[in-house]
Amino acid sequence: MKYQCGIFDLDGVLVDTAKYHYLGWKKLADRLGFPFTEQQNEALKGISRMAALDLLLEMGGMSGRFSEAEKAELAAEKNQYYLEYVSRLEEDELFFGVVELFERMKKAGIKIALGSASKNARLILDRLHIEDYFDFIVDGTLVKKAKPDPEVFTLSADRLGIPYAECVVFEDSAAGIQAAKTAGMLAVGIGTRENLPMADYICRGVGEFEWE
Ligand code: B16
Ligand code: MG
Repeated sequence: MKYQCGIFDLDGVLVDTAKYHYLGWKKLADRLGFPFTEQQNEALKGISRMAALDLLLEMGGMSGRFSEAEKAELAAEKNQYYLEYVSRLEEDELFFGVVELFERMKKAGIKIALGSASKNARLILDRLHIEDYFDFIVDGTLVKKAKPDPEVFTLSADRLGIPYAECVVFEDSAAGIQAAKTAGMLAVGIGTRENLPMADYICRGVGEFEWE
């Protein structure tokens, strides 16, 4: 099988921003007065901001305590913490091998797309100066159905006219791996087999992936 398109998740795959999402949620949990661990954070990866907040409140035993307006404020508070970290993001926080892989794909005529749940994705691409590599960008402002729904990946494939079976998805979240598999795409998990049991392959980073 010759793969024609690579669809990349952003946070935790191209750049080490997944840790800033965790730190943002952790600050909010600290303020609300309950513990929140990195292992608990695995379930928040890849899902939308509001879905992540609901899960966090459930973990802290605070489900149903807040009105929708209060929840919007809590989500905005976490985003503020996150943006403070991201505003200091440096180009060297791009993961090892990303630019080299993009260069090899471009030379081979393989399309590159972004499939991120984040509403802050454009800002991060801009800070890292990698926006021009992408043939199509899907971010949290474009999708109607969040991961694990496959829309975040199928939108790019549809727009680029590439069959789903010829797309490779790179993802660090269980929700994103599930989305890729539902779409019938090859799912490369960035992380551990323990956290991403449904992935077709596991790599520690995209730099390890050998595009044939
Ligand atoms: P924002 P990705 C996802 O980005 C993150 O993994 C997830 O932790 C976050 O809740 C979600 O974006 C929404 O992000 O609050 O910035 O809109 O991994 O899909 O690139
Ligand atoms: Mg991610």
